[in-house]
Amino acid sequence: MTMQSADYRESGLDFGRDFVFGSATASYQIEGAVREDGRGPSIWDTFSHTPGKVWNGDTGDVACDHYHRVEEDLDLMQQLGLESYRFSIAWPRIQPTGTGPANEAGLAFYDRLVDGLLARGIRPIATLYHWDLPQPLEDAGGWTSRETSFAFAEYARIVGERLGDRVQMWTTLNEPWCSAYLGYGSGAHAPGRTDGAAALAAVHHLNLAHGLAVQALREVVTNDPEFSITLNLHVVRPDGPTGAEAARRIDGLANRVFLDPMLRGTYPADVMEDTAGVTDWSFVHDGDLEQIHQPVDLIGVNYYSTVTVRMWDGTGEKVVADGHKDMGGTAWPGADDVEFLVQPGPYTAMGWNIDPSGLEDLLFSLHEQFPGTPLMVTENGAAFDDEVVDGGDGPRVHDDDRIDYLRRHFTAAHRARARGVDLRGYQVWSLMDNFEWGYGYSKRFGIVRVDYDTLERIPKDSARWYAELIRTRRIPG
Ligand code: IFM
Repeated sequence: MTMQSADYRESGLDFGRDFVFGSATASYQIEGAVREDGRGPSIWDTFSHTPGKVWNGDTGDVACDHYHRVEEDLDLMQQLGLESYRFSIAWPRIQPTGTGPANEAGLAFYDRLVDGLLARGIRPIATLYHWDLPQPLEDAGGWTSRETSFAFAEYARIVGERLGDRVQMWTTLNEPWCSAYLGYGSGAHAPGRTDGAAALAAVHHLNLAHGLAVQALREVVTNDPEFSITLNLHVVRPDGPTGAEAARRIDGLANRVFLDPMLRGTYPADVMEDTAGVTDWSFVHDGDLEQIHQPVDLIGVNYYSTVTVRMWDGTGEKVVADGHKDMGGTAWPGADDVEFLVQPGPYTAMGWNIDPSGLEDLLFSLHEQFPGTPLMVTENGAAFDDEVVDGGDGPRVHDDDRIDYLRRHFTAAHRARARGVDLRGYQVWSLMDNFEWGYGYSKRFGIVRVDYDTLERIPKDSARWYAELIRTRRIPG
């Protein structure tokens, strides 16, 4: 019998040969070159250039300059031994105004990226939408408009026609929860709206966009890829006698409102009831659920931390420690009376609690709810306040806290597998430090440091640790 450590700090656990170890990034967070080769403006260009929206007035104008340094970054991935690379495609590079003909230069960039990955034996995992909506589409209503869902399907078709002979795994949307609730509800993300009804309309149109895009891709790809959705599912822990009711509500808004239509073809009735005072859901048209409910080959899971909830009794100040910036609106329409309690530490530099048991619980729960649908951790990682030191032969970053975070979460993933979960791989967030949305460049998630003055890439100790895990298939000691 093997002893399992209670703190998830294990080493030597073997993931076997088939497990796919990779790393993830997103277009606006790393590419820069926002006005080059015909790229149009996105909602994140507008938002980041609006004073007061992003820490320090940071923007993605230059970011990591990946657009110009793609070859160097590909070499870096190869040096680390990555087996997969999860990147996102910038819609405004492909269709500068969100509709209309394809921009050849934009397609050519991702062509080079995909070819560069394949040439290095790295599996391309392409996300179609990681939040950079073309601004003209937002001007026409953004995700509150169903026209955006149909525009997205057209964009998916264009990308699929070009890359659909080589991309091995497609993800339609990254974290639609963030797009809908932070973009249209709390106002913390672009486009910065604070309207609960708009957020719920966005939920539906993102779901519809997913279903339409899966169909469009299936029609045009010529290889045999996997189709997936990536969700930042919330691990919701109940607190006290009212915890179960609060957890039901938050699980509904955060998880079931995406999982149920996509994987079961229904909207959860309790969520529709809970939100009846916010919207009448008339944006759901006859036939939409059939469009949304498309077979997927895999569910992508992004996991960072947990939340603990209870009902607010109306006295005292309501606690909403849900880990997101307060920009005046709410990320939880219809759940005004739910409190998000301060989580026990330790915490990352984001203030997010570190709880690897949440990952194990989440993976196991999905395995039970959707038996037969494989899973992949499409993001997991941590921001810490790294320091650069002189390592004698060059700069070094001794990010032991990040290694510890990764060790504990890889242990959680291994435990889930040992319990029968069909977990196919793990994409560490992130390959390199990058533009962390409303936090600008103040939060560093990379296993590779980016010096934002020189744009030099410096592999951190966590990158070396990860390279050893990939090489040996075992969590290093
Ligand atoms: O940086 C983000 C990423 O874009 C989406 N998932 C969470 C990460 C950390 O906040």
